[in-house]
Amino acid sequence: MDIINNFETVEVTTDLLILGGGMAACGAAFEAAHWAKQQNLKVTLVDKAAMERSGAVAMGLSAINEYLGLKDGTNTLEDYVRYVKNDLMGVVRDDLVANIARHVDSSVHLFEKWGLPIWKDEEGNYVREGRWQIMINGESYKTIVAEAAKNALAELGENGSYYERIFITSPLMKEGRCIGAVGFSLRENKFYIFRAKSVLATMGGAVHVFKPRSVGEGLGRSWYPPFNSGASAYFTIRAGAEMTCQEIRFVPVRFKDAYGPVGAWFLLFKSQATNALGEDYMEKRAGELKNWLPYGTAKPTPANLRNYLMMLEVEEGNHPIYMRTEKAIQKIVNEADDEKSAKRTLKKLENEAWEDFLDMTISQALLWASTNIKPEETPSEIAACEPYFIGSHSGGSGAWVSGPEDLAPDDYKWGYPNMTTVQGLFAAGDASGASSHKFSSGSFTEGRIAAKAAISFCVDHPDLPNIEQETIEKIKEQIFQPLEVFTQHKELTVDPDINPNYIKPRMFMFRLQKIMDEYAGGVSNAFKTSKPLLEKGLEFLQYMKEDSGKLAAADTHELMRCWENIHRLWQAESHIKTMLFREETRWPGYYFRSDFPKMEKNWKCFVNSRWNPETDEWEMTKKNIIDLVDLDEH
Ligand code: SFD
Ligand code: AMP
Repeated sequence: MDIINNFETVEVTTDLLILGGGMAACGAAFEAAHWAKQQNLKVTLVDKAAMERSGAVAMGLSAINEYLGLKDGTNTLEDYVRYVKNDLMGVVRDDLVANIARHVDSSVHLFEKWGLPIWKDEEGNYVREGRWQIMINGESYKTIVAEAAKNALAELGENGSYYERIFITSPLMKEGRCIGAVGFSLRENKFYIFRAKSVLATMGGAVHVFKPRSVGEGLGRSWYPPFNSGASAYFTIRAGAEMTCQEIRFVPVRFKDAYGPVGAWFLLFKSQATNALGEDYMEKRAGELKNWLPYGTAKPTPANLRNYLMMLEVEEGNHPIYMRTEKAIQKIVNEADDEKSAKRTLKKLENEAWEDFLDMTISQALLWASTNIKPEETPSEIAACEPYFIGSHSGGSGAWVSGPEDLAPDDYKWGYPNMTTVQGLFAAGDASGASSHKFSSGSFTEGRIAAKAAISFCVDHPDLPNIEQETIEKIKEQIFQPLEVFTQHKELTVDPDINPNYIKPRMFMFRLQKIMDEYAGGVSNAFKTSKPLLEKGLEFLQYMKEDSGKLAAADTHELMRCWENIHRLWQAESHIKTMLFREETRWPGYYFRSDFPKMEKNWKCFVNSRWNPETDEWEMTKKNIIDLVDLDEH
């Protein structure tokens, strides 16, 4: 392959390798720097983008969704674990949720120290959006956190470094241990080999696996960032790690078309959502919740069930569904003592409503402006988005990781906290599963927990395994193959996007999205699927795997797109396999198995999966849920 010769091979050796530059990675860099300094160890971080604006928090956020306030005694750790467990219909690891929750407040205090403006009330307390959430002026949230992470790495001098705009493709493995990662630069003709004693995967979740609602002119608009494309899942799966909850996708309800957040409306402004007839479907359909006990009648109603009641309205043709912003604002204004304070309250609420979007999802503010929406006068459409794979928000997918020494039951612990089942490979944030509701603050915190453990791993395993030149050359050839395919065949057609010998990544992505949408319960299929549909979908994914060898890239940017879609494809396969294995419907509103329409007692378990690198087969297993905290009686 001639193309390869255009790419210089750069080898970087380090102790801890942090993959990704998002919330979990920043937490990891911050914490690792502290422990690495004591041990004279190296820490290296690699991000596909620029840390200042990379990952889910790129556009900013208007709330921090995990803050317990343990010191002021408002909440207990057990309360939080119960809340998360209810929300996930019983399927979470209590030990992991509690481990993050007990440390999360201190991370939030650090954010404030670093300059993040957090809303305060007249007494100087944080303004709570809801029981677990606090309001922030968070447009620059990521910039502030990334700066702190970079400063921490700088404290290490030569031992601390970060690389931006390097796309990580795959793990480097030796005798079952993860010993690094490979990738390429998006700015220079360079192929990177990162060799490390321990590796932390924090490359976010997976977006655009399913056909999005926003197509054509709107393509690229999504709720979660389109540039998080399944790298964490691919990396851990291909390393041979056991994965968990790969069937739990998250389907958020958002303001329609621009994906603006609903949390502030539901929680802070106490808004209702209604169908087109003005009926509050949560009230109207409360009886349905009894079919999903014990979780159905929990407070708050689990996110998937809130979705489900809304979907039943849509199914009956009672949509559009509206967020009644005008009613919520009016209700608060009506509580004012006199006309003057009513006016002041109205102005304040108008400001807060717009800022909520400007801090987090600017495009929603633009859509409001361009469609003449005045929240104080006009209701706004909301809708269920396409499915996303994220272990940190209200989903659960990711790697199965070892729990904390003092909390985890024996079955959940095999070594260092947050280490996957692969030696030396750790995961945090969206990359680790079964510990939902971490959000930005919890992901940062989990990054800290994982990094501290990964540094201990380096201390206990001081050897830096070597990798044979021959293996490196083979991997390099594989990674750059799409460039070679393009160069070989490009002359055959006038339009470089159409060619009988290859497929461009954009078309490949559309094909994947169509399969997932139609066979795996996407938007077009009203989130419903069944065994025959899933099996058909798997068959098509198999063809896609075969066709992935024909992916073509005209430049390194397109090469990244090729690999993003290979990553998505593996995420898709593991999702279908896991949905197929779980013969029940546990999360209606996220997906519905029409052939198994009920929740079943014998499926109150985790479904774990492992792609076996030796046999190229998937191994599926049930894992017990060990409750450390009981649910409330309701
Ligand atoms: O309103 C590679 N989130 C919210 N969290 C909150 O606390 N409050 C909110 O208000 C939240 N909301 C919200 C949220 C996210 C988004 C997009 C919106 C609204 C519109 C969730 C958090 O943001 C989320 O939980 C964390 O950010 C997750 O952290 P982490 O570290 O797991 O993922 P990341 O931050 O996206 O970072 C990923 C990094 O990986 C890089 N990367 N690097 C190298 N090679 C590759 N191949 C890579 N692929 C990806 C990325 O560049 C990035 O640096 S609300 O909805 O509830
Ligand atoms: P969202 O903007 O939907 O991501 O919500 C932000 C936070 O509020 C998350 O912690 C959600 O779980 C929570 N949330 C959103 N809507 C509701 C609701 N109707 N009831 C309870 N919690 C909610």
